[in-house]
Amino acid sequence: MLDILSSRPDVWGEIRLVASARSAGKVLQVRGEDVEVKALSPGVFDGVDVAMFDVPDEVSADWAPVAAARGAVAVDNSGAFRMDPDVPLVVPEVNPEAVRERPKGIIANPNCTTLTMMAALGALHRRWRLTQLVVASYQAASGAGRPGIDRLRAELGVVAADETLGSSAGDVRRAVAAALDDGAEDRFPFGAPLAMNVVPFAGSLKDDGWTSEELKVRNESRKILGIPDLKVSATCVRVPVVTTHSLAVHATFASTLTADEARAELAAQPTVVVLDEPEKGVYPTPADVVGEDPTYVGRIRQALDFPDTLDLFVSGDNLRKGAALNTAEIAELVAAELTGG
Ligand code: 11C
Repeated sequence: MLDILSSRPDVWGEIRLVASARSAGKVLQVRGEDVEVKALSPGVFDGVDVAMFDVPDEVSADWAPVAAARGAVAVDNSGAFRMDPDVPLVVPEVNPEAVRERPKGIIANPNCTTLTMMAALGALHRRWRLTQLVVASYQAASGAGRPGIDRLRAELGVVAADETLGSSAGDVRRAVAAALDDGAEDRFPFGAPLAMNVVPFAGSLKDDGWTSEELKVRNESRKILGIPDLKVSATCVRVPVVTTHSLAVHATFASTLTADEARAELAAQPTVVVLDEPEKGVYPTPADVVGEDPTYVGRIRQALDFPDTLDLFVSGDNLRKGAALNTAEIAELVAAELTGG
C-alpha cells in the first residue's frame, strides 16, 4: 500500500499511518517522506477524508464504522462488509458509480481471487452479458499473508535439499513435516505441503464442502457485476507461487462470441493485457506477472462444444490489483468526488 501510494499520482494532502499499539512510533516511508505510525484510536480519524483499511475482518468490523462516524469514507480491504447491501463492493473498471452509494460511509474492496478476473470479465459482460461462470483458481501463498510466503519458502528449501523427493506417495509430506513441524503431519498451514504440490483448498470450510474462498468468488462476482442470479461454480486451489493469483475461467454469455472478438474487446481495455500467442509460447504465467498492475489474459478459446462460452486463463498480482491497488483506486475515486471531480 505504501509503495502504491508513493508511485501513483499524488492526490493526497496529509497521509496518516495507523496501526496497533505494538507498531506505534515506528517510522515508515511514504511518498519519500518519513511518517511516524500512530496507534489506532477513534481520534486518529478526526480530519481524515478517506481511511483505507488493510486489517483482519474483526478489526475492520469494529473500526471502519468508527472512522465513518468521525467523517471519513472507509475503504475496507477485509471481508467484513463485502456482502452488506448498504456497502458497495467496487472494482473501478466495472462499477465505479457504486462508490457514491455508501449509506454507511464504507466501501468494500473485493477478495483477491474474485478481483483477479473482474476487469476482464466486466469488459466481456458489458458486451455479451455473462450468464454462467465456472472457474478454478491457482492461488499464490501470499494470499495467506507474510506467514504464507515464509512457509512456502521454508518448504521449498526442504524439498530442494533432497533430490529423491516426489517419487513416492507421501514422501514430500513426511520430509516437510519432519523438517518444519517436528514430524507432525496435521500442522500444514496450507492443509498439505505446498512445495512440489497443489492443494485443492483455500480459506475455511463452510457448508456442504464449499470453502470460504469459493463462496466469496460466487457472491462477490454476482454483486460486482450486478447479476444477482449469475450461476457460479468455483474450485479454489493453492499453488506453490509466492505472489500472483491465476484462474482458469469458463464463462458463458447470452450471445455467441468468437475468441477473436473477445481478444479484441479485452485488448481495448486500459487495464487488461492480452498475451495470447500460444504458438510462440506466449500466455500469462504468475512468475511473469508478479509486480505488475494490469490483469493478464491468454489462452482465449471459444469452447469447442459451447459456442456461447469462452475458456481463458487470467493472472493478476494478488497484492496489487488484488488488494492494495484496487483499494487505492477506490480511494482516488472518492478523493475526486470530494474535491469536486
Ligand atoms: C487467499 N484470497 O488467497 C485469499 C486472501 O477475503 O480478503 C484474501 C482473503 C480476503 O488466501
